[in-house]
Amino acid sequence: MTQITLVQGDITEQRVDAVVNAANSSLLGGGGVDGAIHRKGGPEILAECRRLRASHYGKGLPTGRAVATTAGRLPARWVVHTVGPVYRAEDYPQRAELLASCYRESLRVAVGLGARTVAFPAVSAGIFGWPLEDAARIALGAVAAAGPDLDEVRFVLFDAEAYAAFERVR
Ligand code: AR6
Repeated sequence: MTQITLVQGDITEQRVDAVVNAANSSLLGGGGVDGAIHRKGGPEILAECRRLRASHYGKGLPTGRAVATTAGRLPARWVVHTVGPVYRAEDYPQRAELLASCYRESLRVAVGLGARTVAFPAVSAGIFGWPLEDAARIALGAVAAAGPDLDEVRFVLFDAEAYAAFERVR
């Protein structure tokens, strides 16, 4: 049985096999989790993202999809980059389905690599504007529905407010 855990903290510090990045389609970096992962993980991650863009994703990684790279200098082994939907750019129910797809696809990629432990941030709940509690409900629901064969799926919530939102809907 996969343990689902919630912690308050910084995703770049997690000792897990794979950490998930709340990226954008360009895969070339940004703010929030994405900025922190590239800053702390070092240039190897961006170099691999550039290669992926050139080889597979000329138009960018579509929303709801996921792809893995090295984790560079992070304690994790892999970074799984996923692109959450911008809250106001999509209508319900499409946007909820796209957000759920981020979790499903990230888990599929991580399991495919042989990961046993995976850490997620609250995808789309920062710069992309998703209300925290709704994002938490979709995140937890999607992981439960996927029923991955892992030891642990850890949600790493950056602040007390995000942690509380996940606790409430768990
Ligand atoms: N560890 C864990 N959670 C964090 C960290 C961290 N180090 N830093 C921020 N958060 P966001 P999005 C929380 O904005 O909404 C980037 O520019 C944050 O408080 O990182 O999917 C990308 O390139 C929030 O709860 O991701 C995209 O353009 C959650 O992580 C865009 O932002 C997600 O916030 C993606 O926006």
